[in-house]
Amino acid sequence: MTRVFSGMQPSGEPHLGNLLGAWVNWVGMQDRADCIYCVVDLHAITSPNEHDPATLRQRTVDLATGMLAVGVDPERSVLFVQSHLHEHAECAWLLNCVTSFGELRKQPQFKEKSEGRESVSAGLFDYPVLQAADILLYHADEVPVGEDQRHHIELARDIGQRFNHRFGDVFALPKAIHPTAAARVMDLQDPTTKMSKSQSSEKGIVRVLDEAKKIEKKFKSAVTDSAADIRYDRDEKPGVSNLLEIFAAVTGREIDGLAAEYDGRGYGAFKGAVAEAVVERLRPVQERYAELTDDRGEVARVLERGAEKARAIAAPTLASAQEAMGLLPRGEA
Ligand code: ATP
Ligand code: LTN
Repeated sequence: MTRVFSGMQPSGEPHLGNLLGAWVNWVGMQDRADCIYCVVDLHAITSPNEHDPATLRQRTVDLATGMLAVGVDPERSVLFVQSHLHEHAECAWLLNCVTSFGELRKQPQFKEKSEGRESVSAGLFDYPVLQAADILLYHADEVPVGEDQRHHIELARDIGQRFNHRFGDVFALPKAIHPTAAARVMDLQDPTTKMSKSQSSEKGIVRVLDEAKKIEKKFKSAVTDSAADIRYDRDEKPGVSNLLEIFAAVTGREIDGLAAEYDGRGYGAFKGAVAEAVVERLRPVQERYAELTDDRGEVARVLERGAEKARAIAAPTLASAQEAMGLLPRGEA
């Protein structure tokens, strides 16, 4: 059976980009693959902004709750918290030693997140190696992620391949799976940058748990342009195109059909319709989330079981990697 692995950082409240660019795919893949999903808290602490420990803990629980609410099924899939397994950090160290400084320095996400900052942690620089460890520990074949993660998955593949070449076949080589629709949901106020938990302004981001009124307001004030035509053109009309992509993704309809239907009716009517469709799409997720929030014991049990199942796969892989590299097994001489 195909093995799938993906992760999300507890770096803020999940938004429409996370839902459409990642979760929808995660949930769908459970029908045809063996899926492992992870709350990557060790990645979240690499953020260039200092994090608050109590907030991180809360966001970790909230994100796991959100994953269950969108439809990650703990009976079929593994859901766990990255820091519950020491194997991830340990494997990252081994992989660090087969990764070059040059390949990390040119990673687009690192460049974006470190640009203009005086102080950047070594953790942020090393972020993609920890991500490679996440994926390689589970022999994942497929990694469903948004377009922004393309380079990280390619790097994981390169690192795995190099390790195998030098030390023998330990790791499977993963490939990225991108959603066909809404692979990159853009910020509503700045449609040339992606909607992001940690970088978008409050008005630019639609959160999965936002209430209907707030969602309507955010879409009403979304940046478009001065012309009034509704057509898909990412370069000339980034704002309108972003709204069309969101509209298509939440309704399952084609972009062209939606553009034809709303062209000529003005931006007001168009934005109102997009907002309404988003509210409808989020409603069942919000209801399920509220139920789960009342039962935190259940979330804790799911995560505990998930960590056990994850370790049963990750620990033997780490042991093989250590042995392949020539690290002396304990008890031997
Ligand atoms: P941060 O701002 O902290 O980097 P983020 O909002 O970019 O967070 P991540 O936790 O890095 O989100 O990403 C989780 C998943 O959501 C990834 O698979 C990523 O590709 C996807 N994703 C994030 N933002 C978007 C977006 N705007 N459009 C589509 N997919 C997205
Ligand atoms: N870097 C990813 C989150 C992430 C991930 C992973 C995704 C960490 N480890 C392993 C897929 C597989 C992000 O920012 N979206």
